[in-house]
Amino acid sequence: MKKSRRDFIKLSALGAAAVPLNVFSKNEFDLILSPKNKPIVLSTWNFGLKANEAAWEVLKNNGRALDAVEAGVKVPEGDPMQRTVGLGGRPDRDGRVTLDACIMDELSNIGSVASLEYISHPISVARAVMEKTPHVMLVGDGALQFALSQGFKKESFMNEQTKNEWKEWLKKNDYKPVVNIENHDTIGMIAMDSAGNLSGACTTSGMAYKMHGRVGDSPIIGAGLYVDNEIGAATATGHGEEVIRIAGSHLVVELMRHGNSPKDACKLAVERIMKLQLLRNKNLKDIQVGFIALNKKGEYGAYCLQSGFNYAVNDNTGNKMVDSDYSLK
Ligand code: SD4
Repeated sequence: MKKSRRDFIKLSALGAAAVPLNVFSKNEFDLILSPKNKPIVLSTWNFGLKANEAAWEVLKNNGRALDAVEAGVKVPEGDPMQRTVGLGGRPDRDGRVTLDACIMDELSNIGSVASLEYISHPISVARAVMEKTPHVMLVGDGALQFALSQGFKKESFMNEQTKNEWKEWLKKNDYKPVVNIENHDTIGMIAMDSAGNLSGACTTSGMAYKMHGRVGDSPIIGAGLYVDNEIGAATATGHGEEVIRIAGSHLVVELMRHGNSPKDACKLAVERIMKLQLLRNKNLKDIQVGFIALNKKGEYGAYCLQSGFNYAVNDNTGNKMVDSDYSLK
């Protein structure tokens, strides 16, 4: 039977309505529709506890996850005693403190800065890149120029201990990243707000005594951080080169999309890194990588390569540290 024009219009309208249904898998629907533990925020390492408190102030007042993660990671960024994040961080081998950061919201808006000097809140510069430029990433001098144009102030606060350690390091000049530096390292933070929206932020001074210009995973969307508002969010810490090699945080989110719990997704990503290390004849003991992940139900988990990684979780039951499970037992 020949279809009338009116039938065709009806069918097209139905077809258009059906499209969104077809693009979600059953697991995606389960994640979107099931009851949620929200708001919730989690972040890497011991300093996550204080950072979560700042994020919780935003979340408990029905604020946006994006504002929460920015406020949260600014706490260690602004602390001159933190020697792995912000301007208090250890320098590169030329004695320059270069900072990496990125941010991602529920609409997949992204912003990032890498190798940024003299600015105490790189995460806020990353957010300005996201909101005020047509780009997603600025590096080095360009990032600094942009930050200054946005009213950020030039600062420097390498402390005496950091200076002396660097001078000591120069004597041997041997680049061997230390695993689990002082039990705090990069801060990666992921959160779901009371509207059920996800965002994440990640900020670091990177590996101590790296080559000048070296960029790790932390400012790279998909490596150090990834958010998919239909599925979940993940962030990474540890040896950035290994995280970049597997596009780690994106991989964790995709593994959750395919039905894995947050912890299992992190574990599978760590195992992939391990496999590649072994294939390339590298020693597993020389590196640490850790992931934390959160899904749309507010379920969370973490996994790392070797012991010593922990993370902080704040939900309606309170703020606490959790030790991550690990592979090398
Ligand atoms: C980097 N992932 O620059 C960061 C540093 C870090 O534990 O997290 N170290 O590679």
